[in-house]
Amino acid sequence: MRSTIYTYTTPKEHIYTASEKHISQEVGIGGDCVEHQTIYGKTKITILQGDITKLKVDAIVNAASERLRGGGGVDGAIHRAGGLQILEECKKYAGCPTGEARLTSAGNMPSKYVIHTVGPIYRGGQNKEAYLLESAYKSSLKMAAENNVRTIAFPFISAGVYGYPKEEASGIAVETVKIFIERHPDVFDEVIFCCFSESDSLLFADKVKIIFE
Ligand code: AR6
Repeated sequence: MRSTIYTYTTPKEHIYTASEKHISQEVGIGGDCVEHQTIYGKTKITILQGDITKLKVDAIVNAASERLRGGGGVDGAIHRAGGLQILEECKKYAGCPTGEARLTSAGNMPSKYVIHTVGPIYRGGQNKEAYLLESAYKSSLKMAAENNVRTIAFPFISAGVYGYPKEEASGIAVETVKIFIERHPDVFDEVIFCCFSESDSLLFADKVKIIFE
């Protein structure tokens, strides 16, 4: 039994607002839905299952590579949906070291910005992976705050091609966001963890329940 808390049908081409509660089996890839929400101080924490490129938030985060030239996974989806403008803006940077973040516009997507960050490639866990993953989230949050971003959506950084074990990676993601919000309680209206699969969104919902509630 799913723990989805909101069930609203949306039209096919519907564009989501940050705080909207929605579900549709027709929209996106395998249906988009809010898996879980909680309020922490002034910030709403949302676990969403769906396609990050469709979110109407101030900034979506990209799980990029150091070259910042697009790729597969969520990076490919963002460049496809955003169009060539994003690649052109990425070219202005000399790449992005692992753990850091760079800002571009969102091109044709409904969000305003893309924050490109680079998570670590998982090589067994003894190569500063945890530190670098935390740093990718921190750098993205800092970049967002510096650009007056009030609503931000993260994909599951490093948990795809880069092979980071999901249990640990989701814990680092949620913990790092919590620490940032504690230190900067007025910055964000909403932080979204946007997962592609139902199992990932359930994992994040569990982590949020443990870490935030
Ligand atoms: N919306 C939300 N999440 C998505 C989407 C989407 N449209 N598409 C995929 N995901 P990955 P990484 C999820 O591999 O592990 C690229 O080639 C996906 O299910 O995209 O950090 C880059 O260029 C997974 O849970 O990122 C780098 O070379 C999550 O996004 C490399 O992959 C992250 O998977 C980065 O690898």
